[in-house]
Amino acid sequence: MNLKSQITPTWCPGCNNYLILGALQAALSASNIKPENIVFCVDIGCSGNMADFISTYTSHTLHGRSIPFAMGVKLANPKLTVVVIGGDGGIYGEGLNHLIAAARMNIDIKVVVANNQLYSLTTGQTSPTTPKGAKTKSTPLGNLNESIDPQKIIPAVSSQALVDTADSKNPLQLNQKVKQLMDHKGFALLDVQQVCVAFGKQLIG
Ligand SMILES: Cc1ncc(C[n+]2csc(CCOP(=O)(O)OP(=O)(O)O)c2C)c(N)n1
Ligand code: SF4
Ligand SMILES: [Mg+2]
Repeated sequence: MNLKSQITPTWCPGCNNYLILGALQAALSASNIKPENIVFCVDIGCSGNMADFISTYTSHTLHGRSIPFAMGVKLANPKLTVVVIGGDGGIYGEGLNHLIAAARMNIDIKVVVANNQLYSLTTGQTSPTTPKGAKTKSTPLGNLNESIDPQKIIPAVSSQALVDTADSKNPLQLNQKVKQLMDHKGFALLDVQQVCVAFGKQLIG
């Protein structure tokens, strides 16, 4: 099974989204799940462009609304494997209430967050995971806010959900963690650390 579409990605050279896309395609290709039983519900952003590059059923939803869309798909047809892909802005910002609701209800959807600590498609403004003090296009004097940590939020609202983190620059680890995500029964979130090479080099510690 090959989950590559015929459309060539348009991300910046060196963008970590290439690695996240490759890990998702490889893990699902190696699984026993038939492509026609997989639905990707994709958010808006640079990461959201993945909707075009995967050859299963995909839906390019609204910013922050990919999770409720995915919940609807899963409730309508529980046999489907439903995967959400979104950025830190969409999933932890505009869509945070939906993330918490899905985790609390333990809806069996798999959420992959491409966490580059920025609103990248809109050219590098601060997001909910931007570190405090970091300089970005919208915070030239430094971010005043604390950053959100999904590893603390999800366990606070759910005892059953799986929440894990991975480094996009470690393909072997990323592959294994995507597989674990797919194997989990119930709500699962994988926060993938990513560097936006166009707007986020200053965030690298
Ligand atoms: C409802 C809504 N609000 C705002 C926007 C504008 N917008 C498009 S992409 C984006 C930021 C995306 O950041 P993130 O979700 O982190 O994805 P990334 O581009 O970093 O992968 C924003 C604010 C929009 N398209 N829709
Ligand atoms: S702006 Fe950043 S996240 Fe978007 S494609 Fe370029 S490197 Fe990737
Ligand atoms: Mg982002």
